[in-house]
Amino acid sequence: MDDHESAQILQDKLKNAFDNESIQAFQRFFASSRDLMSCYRCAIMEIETKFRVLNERFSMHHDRNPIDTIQNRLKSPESIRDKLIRKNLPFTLSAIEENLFDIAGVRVVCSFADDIYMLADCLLQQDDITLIEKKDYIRHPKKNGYRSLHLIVEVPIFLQDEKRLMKVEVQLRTIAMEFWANLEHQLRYKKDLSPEILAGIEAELSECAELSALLDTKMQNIKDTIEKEG
Ligand code: 0O2
Repeated sequence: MDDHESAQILQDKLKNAFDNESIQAFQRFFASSRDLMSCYRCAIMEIETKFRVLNERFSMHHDRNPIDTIQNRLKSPESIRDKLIRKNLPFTLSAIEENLFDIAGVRVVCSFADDIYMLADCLLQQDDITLIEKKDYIRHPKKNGYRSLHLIVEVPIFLQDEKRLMKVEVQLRTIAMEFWANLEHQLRYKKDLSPEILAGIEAELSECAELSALLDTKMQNIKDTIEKEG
């Protein structure tokens, strides 16, 4: 059976399962959610551009790049659904926009710890950016050792005939913090372990987080010494 045939069968099954009104409601929801996701993509572009501009200007004046990499992600429909259920929220677009502030995410990986705060300050000083929430997991790491600076910001996007304010989650971290978070994220899903092994792994991960924090401090100190001498 080719793709076209299986799509046709699915469509017929859906037609039998729902009345016309439900199908139309679903189509309307689908069209508006595509529109909303497109707006989040535009907001990601705005925020990324702001960081690229800051990187360009800083490298011109200081001869080095404070940003190592910039990544972005749009939350998947499955993650949105799970979060709505977790927070006991209805499956509506307004519930998504008003309550889930991490649909659009931009992660900025910095060379040195000081660059994180410098870039965050530069972003927040811009007159079209509004800070909604700040979580400083660098000064106050999570119990497992996770470190990063999280900002929820609101940024305007200019569409054909309207301006919309969109929320974006910005995560700023160093290369060492990124290294730890990526590996911890992978290991978190290995759940079929005994409680003793799990406790041991958590302790090891926490120790690795401390080592990565020490590495950041040492690298920062080396840079400060070079800049003082140079
Ligand atoms: P993904 O796939 O990265 O999007 P809230 O959004 O406020 O309801 P929470 O957990 O309080 O929920 O938000 P918080 O603390 O700001 O963390 C949100 C994101 O930070 C997570 O997104 C992760 O990307 C990252 N993060 C937070 N804690 C940890 C951690 O312990 N380890 C790692 N590796 N990453 C972490 P999501 O939605 O979980 O996933």
